[in-house]
Amino acid sequence: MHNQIINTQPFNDQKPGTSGLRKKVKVFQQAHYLENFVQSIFDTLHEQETVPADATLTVGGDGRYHNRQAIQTIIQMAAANGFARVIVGQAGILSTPAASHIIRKYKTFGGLVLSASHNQGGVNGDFGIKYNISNGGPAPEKITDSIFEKSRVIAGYKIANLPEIDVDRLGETVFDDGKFTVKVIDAVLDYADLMESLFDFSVIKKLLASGFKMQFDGMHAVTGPYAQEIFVNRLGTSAASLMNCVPSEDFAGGHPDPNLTYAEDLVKIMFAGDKALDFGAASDGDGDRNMILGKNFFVTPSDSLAVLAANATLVPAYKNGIAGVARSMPTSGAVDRVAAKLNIPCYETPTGWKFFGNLMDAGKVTLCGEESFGTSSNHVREKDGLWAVLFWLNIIAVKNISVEAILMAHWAEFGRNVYSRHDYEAIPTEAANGVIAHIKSQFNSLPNQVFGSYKVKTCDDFSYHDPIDGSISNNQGIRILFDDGSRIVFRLSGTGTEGATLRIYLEAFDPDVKNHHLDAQVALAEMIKIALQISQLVERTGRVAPTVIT
Ligand code: VG1
Ligand code: CO
Repeated sequence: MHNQIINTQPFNDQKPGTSGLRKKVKVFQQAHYLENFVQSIFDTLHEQETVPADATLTVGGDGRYHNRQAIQTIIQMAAANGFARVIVGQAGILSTPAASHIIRKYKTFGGLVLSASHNQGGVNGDFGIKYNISNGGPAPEKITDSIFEKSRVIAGYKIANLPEIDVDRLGETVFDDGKFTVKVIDAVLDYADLMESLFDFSVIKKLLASGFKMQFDGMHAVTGPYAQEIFVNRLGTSAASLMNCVPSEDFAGGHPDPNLTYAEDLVKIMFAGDKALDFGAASDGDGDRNMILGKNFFVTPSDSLAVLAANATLVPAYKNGIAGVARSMPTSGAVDRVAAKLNIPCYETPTGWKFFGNLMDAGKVTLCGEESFGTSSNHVREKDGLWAVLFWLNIIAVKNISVEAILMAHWAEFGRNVYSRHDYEAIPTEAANGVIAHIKSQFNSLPNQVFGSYKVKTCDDFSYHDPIDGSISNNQGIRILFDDGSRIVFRLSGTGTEGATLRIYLEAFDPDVKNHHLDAQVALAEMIKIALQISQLVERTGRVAPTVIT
């Protein structure tokens, strides 16, 4: 094994976003692009921490196009940068929650997760990479900020001249008398064992054998093999209850985002009137998101988090109760109401899973979630799609009522936080920045203004003070809060790779059971108009309708 230093020039666009660095595959294919970023990560680690001589790095990705090449490069760079060992998922694949679990279970120093999650894949699609720390969670801003700084001044990277590793074959390859080892593992069993330790598989098995019909959509992405092992091999469903469960490098040309727009095959099955099945679920490109559907019924992710929190004690892992909950700022306040009733703390963090890690490590929260189809608990430090699906099945199996009935009972008890998110994707960056600037310019005049039946109470740009490490994160999204507890949030996405994506989050609280059957778009119609009026979005971007409504 011979280490080399290769000279390089910095790129100026390697700033990690909400979840690592995401760019077009073509950008990542430029000479030295991936290498510069990976070296900036390793340099940051050596500067901020003591990397022990026996340090292990976990490596795996969602299997998208460019994953295999990137993994070979990363292994060679890990060898030259002081790692003694690399654990890599078979075929280079690890779902994001499985990667988090592997880092924790095998106590590895950290991990590189190769994913652009729900973004499209393929040669013209997106690629991504992020670093996770030893707790299994995404690196905090202290690390991602430093990675960016280093990437701007990098002059060289270290790489070893290793032969290509056969990542399809399980087992170990040892170099230089054990100085460096690569171990290829099958993480599916590790992950399935973890799930089996959390949930009551026997009660779920009974439910699935009782004529209860479910459908899981893997969206041609990473969760297929995990779903096969859990639902078919361990829980005894028929293979027909899985769809799109063979992972493909370009997600069969699809958009692996489990929402009502992109999971359209599943949505058709679940909204087929009398013919609809009892339960439907889907997960995204890297397996950390989930969509939950009942018979002709959609559960918003914000409500899903609230329902899981309210029913947590029905699940073996949480039978003694949960310590606290956390949600990202744009996520609805539905879970806040559950926390209040349970008399446990509820934390509000910025968008992105990296902000939950400190709270979970400190034992302050057990469950957390985001409106963007992400929910999880302290069993890992990432959001976890299949975990959420199993949690729902466990609750349904114990309660023995439909998804819709669970929601109706929940809203009757806690009231309903009617909620929707409108995304305007790939708008010119200048126009998007103009919209944000225009809203901010009204910060002084908006309070006390009346819009139809709503009166503005306050508005601000959300800042988070991490209660554990004291760090401060500013500019995390604009909030317009109304007198009656309703709110509109505007935020620019940090995961897109084309122009800017503007997200509008709308929320209104309705305690009245008579309205609980209403479609969210109908119930929120007035607020949607107000959001467009305040933002001048149509005038400034020319867009007359959102790209995606969830
Ligand atoms: C989006 C979601 C955010 C999520 C992030 C990563 O970020 O809104 O809640 O944590 O994606 O999820 P943004 O900045 O585009 O709004 V994933 O499944 O892409 O890792
Ligand atoms: Co994802």
